[in-house]
Amino acid sequence: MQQAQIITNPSSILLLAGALSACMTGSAAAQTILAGDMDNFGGTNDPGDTLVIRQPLADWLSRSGSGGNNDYYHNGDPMPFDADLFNEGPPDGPANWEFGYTFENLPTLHPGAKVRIHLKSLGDSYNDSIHLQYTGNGSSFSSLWGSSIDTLYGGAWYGGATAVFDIPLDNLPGGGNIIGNINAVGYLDVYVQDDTAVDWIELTIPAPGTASLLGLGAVVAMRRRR
Ligand SMILES: [Ca+2]
Ligand SMILES: [Ca+2]
Ligand SMILES: [Ca+2]
Ligand SMILES: [Ca+2]
Repeated sequence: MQQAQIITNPSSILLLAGALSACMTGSAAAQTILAGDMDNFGGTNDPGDTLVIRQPLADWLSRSGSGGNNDYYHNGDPMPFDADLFNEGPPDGPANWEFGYTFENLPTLHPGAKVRIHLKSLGDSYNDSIHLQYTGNGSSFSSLWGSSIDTLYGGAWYGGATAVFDIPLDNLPGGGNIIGNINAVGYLDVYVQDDTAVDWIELTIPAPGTASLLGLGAVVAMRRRR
């Protein structure tokens, strides 16, 4: 009886594995949503720097009468993207300025979804923190997750230090998974305190099951090599 033909040409194997992976991942492609422009803390009012802030978080950022920095120092305005220079935050420079952003109308997030954020320490940034998913009513603060930036940085967050932080939403630093909550409400809030500048924020959503499907393709390719 005739044996089934076995492909042994390496380039044929690679083509086959690639086609198989592309077929299995199908139309559910990975997505990356960018907020702010990637200009290394350049100008504050570039076309990509539009702020979107959900109303309760916007209300809290501009709160008056209870120690609200934005009301006291910045006419109630939220900190814009890229405010790291004295002339970008008059009259007192970009110090004591609270930042917020909301990713709205989100598609369904899958395991592996993460936030990447490029931050720069300004003056008294050693006591600053970052939070995800504001849960207050506009007059008080609470969130589903928060961390001191010192802890994420692994050292003193001070004096012009910059870093890109990766924050997996299903495996948050210090513990926790907020993907179910984000999918239930359809948005994701980001809040950054108040002597730290924000260059950009990326929300990366992998295609569902991408890692396991690509792994299966690799296994098939290895078997064909024998
Ligand atoms: Ca700037
Ligand atoms: Ca900019
Ligand atoms: Ca501070
Ligand atoms: Ca920027």
